[in-house]
Amino acid sequence: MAAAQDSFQTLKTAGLAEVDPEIAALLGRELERQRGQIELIASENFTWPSILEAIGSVPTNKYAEGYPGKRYYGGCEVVDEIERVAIARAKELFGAEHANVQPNAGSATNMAVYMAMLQPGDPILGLRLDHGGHLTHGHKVNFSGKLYDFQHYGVSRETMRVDYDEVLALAKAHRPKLIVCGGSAYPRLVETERFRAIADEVGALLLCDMAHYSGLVAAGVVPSPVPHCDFVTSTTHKTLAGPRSGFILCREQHAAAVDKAIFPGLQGGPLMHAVAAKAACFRIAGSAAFRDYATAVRDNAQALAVAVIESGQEVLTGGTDTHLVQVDLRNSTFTGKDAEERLHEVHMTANRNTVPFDERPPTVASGVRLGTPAMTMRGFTAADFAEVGSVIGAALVEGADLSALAVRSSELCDRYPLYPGFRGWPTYEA
Ligand code: DSN
Repeated sequence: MAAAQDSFQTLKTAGLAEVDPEIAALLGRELERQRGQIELIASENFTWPSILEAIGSVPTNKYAEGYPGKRYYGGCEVVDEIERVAIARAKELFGAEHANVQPNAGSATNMAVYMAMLQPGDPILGLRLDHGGHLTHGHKVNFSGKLYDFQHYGVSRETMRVDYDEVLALAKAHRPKLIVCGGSAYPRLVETERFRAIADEVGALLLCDMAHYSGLVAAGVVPSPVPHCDFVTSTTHKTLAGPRSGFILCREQHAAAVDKAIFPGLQGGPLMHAVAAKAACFRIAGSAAFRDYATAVRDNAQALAVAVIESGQEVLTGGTDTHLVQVDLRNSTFTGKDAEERLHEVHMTANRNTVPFDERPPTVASGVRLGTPAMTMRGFTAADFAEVGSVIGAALVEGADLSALAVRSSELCDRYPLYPGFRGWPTYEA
């Protein structure tokens, strides 16, 4: 009994390394993995230390079903303030009439909009996944494709950009109640005014999923979808550089329906520590420092695209307006899977991705998607991304000396330490 008491007392103040050395060691290894490679996954970022603190904070202990001032639990007076601050900051940052900051993830944001406005079986029009869309934009294996009657538009074979004439023709034929724009692998601007005109012509609502580029929107680096859309959904952990989470912006007339769809429709108790972290993320995203960061993300992606092309590879659309570059390997003997594996060997992390009109299956794919948010956060400049592009090109040549290329990657990583002095998680000071 005494030993159990001691153990209980110890647990109340002990840090993770003491309580669970196995998981602590794995977290340490993950930190070293992140430090030791060039992170090019377009949807990933290295969030701020302040956000890691907030996401590891005490509201994780609090139930708060409902909304500020209308909770189903006592003791919500502080988390009410946290959520009100997060909502106010989201609305100000993006110029939105209403914000719901409770979604736990990007998928929940899109699901909530569909649930708020549609009935199962209703027609929706969205971008094909293999042309740059997202699973939640109606893919047949996803809830969205199973519950709703999705039709898809794609990009033009000539330009690899959205074909707005096709969108209009499909909208006239399919009569969607909702049109979804945005996606997860589209390197060019999403022209929401053009989608608005099409939606108005067929009497549809318009949703923009800006999860990938919301940081660029916050910084004014790309045009905002907010003025043209009924709903805008996003995650907070990609270009926005915040915690792993989501949020929804909408017009005031849809506020009650969206809030009801999130709670009680889809989620129970909101993750209030994540809401606190989102509030901090929105504050940072409104700063001049963040505007400089987001501008560098876009400029670095353009430098990376140029370098990849100069190294002899093809890039979809010939470049990018955003944070992502799609390397097109349809004419290469290397597949997307090969490229992902070879990049891993040269200490770069990226993901294979289908490209439009891909003849290879998604598990193999003919593309590799690259993004600049994470390494720009680490401090990489356009010149560094030119070096990254040159290493990528060299790695995709038969007989390349991958070990020598890995040294070039390591030299770049060493110049820009990640989380110096940090061991991977916030420390409890007894
Ligand atoms: N899985 C994310 C991405 O990589 O783009 C989108 O949800």
